[in-house]
Amino acid sequence: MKRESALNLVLVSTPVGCLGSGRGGGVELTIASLTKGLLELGHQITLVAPKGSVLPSGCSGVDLREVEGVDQPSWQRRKFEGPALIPPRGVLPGLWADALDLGGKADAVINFGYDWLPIWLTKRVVPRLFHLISMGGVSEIMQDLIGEVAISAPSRFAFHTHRQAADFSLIQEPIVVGNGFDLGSYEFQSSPKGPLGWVGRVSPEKGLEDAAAVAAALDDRLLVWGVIDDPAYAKRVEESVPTGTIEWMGFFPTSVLQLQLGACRALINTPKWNEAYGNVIVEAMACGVPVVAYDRGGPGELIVSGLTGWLVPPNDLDELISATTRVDQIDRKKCRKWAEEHASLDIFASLVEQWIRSGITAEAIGKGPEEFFS
Ligand code: HBI
Repeated sequence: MKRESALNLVLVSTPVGCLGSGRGGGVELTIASLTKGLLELGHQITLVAPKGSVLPSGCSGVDLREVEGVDQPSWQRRKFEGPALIPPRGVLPGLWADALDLGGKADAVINFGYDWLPIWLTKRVVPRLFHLISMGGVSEIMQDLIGEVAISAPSRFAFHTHRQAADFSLIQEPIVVGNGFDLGSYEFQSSPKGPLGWVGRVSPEKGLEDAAAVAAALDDRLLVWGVIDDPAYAKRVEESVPTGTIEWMGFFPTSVLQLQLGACRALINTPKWNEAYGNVIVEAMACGVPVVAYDRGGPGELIVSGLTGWLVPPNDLDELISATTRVDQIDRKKCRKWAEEHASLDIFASLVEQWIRSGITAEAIGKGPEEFFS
């Protein structure tokens, strides 16, 4: 089969934290995986990101363009019906000045930021802007804008899961690309007797208090990895359980996190919002760790209840506790196998390549993405 031509792609990072800081949340991991995967597929990558961004090993072929500026205020701190803001000396306008300059000479620009400006630009500039939407519906103005632009440019949007996409009023089947991980960086561990674990940005929408309650109910400890996004919330959670229940492990690069996380007997995942995907779930499964989670958002699409973990009704603490006592029924090898079959870096990169190619072709001949993207 004729090898399709390599694409010249510009990737634009989130304007919340530089790559490697952990402040960008799951998007940082997504960008690192996708950059590596697209390079391996032979594409040319330029990455536009806030100053101080660093890329993991294996991305040496990338042209990294760093941009100075102040972080966008994170949507998690904003009211749903609030305005879209750009702070003085903001990094967002700088990211997009570079992206549009570079995009003029590229096949496509892929945006990972969940912000108003790049999406508003989509139909008003020549470079083809594609948006991998990283969250569910957390802002009215963003949902309105995405819904409006997607009416005439549906192929420009992709989502991580169907449940995430369901937050947006789309007139066509959403393009769902999942997510991808460099599974070679995760080692399988077979020990079923370890501690309980929780991973994520420590912030109210992640529901840490419920996982802490499970550990307390089982008279056990909960090891917590992640950036303390909201210190007051972290303190409230810690005070809601007996002293010593929570062990704050901190934020580590993948190589260290996976070694410690892999020793857990279970990961507890307790989203209070429509989690777009749930990276930490795949990271745990990649190490053989079963996941006990609320059947809410992305996690409900990633966990096969009874095979790779247990799904319980959202906010049902009793079910969460009882499910945690049943993780020994899960074959840890099945967790690793699921990650290899559904969330490897090369599967993700080829789905994204297919999304971009179909978007470019669709516009060339005026077709919708449904013909290309089964
Ligand atoms: N807020 N304004 C803004 N822009 C983003 O790109 C953004 C955010 N909050 C969180 C976030 N991105 C990432 O943590 C997502 O992975 C959720």
